[in-house]
Amino acid sequence: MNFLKTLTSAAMVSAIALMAVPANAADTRIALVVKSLGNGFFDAAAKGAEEAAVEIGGIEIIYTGPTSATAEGQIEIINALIAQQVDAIAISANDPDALVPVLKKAMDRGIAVISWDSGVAAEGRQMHLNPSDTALIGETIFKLAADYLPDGGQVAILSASSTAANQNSWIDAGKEALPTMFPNIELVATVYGDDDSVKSTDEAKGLIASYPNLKAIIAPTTVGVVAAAQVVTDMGLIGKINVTGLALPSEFKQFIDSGASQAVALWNPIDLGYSAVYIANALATGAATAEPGSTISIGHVGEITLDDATSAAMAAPFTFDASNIEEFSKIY
Ligand code: RAM
Repeated sequence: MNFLKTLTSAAMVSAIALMAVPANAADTRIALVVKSLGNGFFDAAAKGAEEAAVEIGGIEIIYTGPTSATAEGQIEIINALIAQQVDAIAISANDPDALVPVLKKAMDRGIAVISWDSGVAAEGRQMHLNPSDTALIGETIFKLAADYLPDGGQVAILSASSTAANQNSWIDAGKEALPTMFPNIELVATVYGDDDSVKSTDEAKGLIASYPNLKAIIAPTTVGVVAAAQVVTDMGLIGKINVTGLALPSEFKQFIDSGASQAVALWNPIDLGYSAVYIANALATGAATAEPGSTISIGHVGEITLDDATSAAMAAPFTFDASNIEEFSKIY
């Protein structure tokens, strides 16, 4: 009886082992952790991540993120990924500092960690991939407003969450450029919609109520920019308030068509997810190291060289207006 019992449990153990390790198991499991799920920008990045996985081979992508853009939600997810012993974590962080302890824990366990899109402090990751040069993005978002305000005027920013390192760095860079590059533009307020449509809508309405002379809303977030353009449309303010910022052409084309916006900008989010996977894989497999001056291949997108802060930028942003948004809206 005891013998039979032993046999049975041994058979069960091997059955479980077989289930856990399928014949085609990927060599490298890379988790793409995003600010929040349900955001078209991150879905496009996940598409690029899958493209890179197919191209490189032997990679499984785990696309994950919290339902709302909070650091707490991401910490829970990262703890689960550590328990699953993934090979790499590539995170767009909701907070540059709050994620550091759990990401350090991941690195201590031998997991390669990079941040992309929205960074974490240097001690919490091996490198950070910016989509584009930070100063260039900051200047671009104000230029998009200034170009359509020849006489200047009041503008306000509707951002993502107040702790998002990417938006904060673009806003800071833009503010620095204001006095010299756009002296007629007056920034009257910065509010935060947390990459949540409902909160972004409320914040956009609040700006319009508080600043009756507002000429433009700059939303450097693909979620906020759609919410602001919808509010301007619903309130019959097309032609009075120009909505601009960073937008996904597929989600935003309708607002360029209607005139709620004259132009917006963005980099290629598919390429960004693709590049993040190339880098995460290179670090996880030991094919590259993350030191200042290291050069890492990002496949067909090119290569990056890490600066003294072990960060790098992918490519310049594109501007979308009535002349080209149709074409780009079919891609992302
Ligand atoms: C939102 C997110 C993301 C940002 C884009 C432009 O989707 O906040 O982090 O890069 O907008």
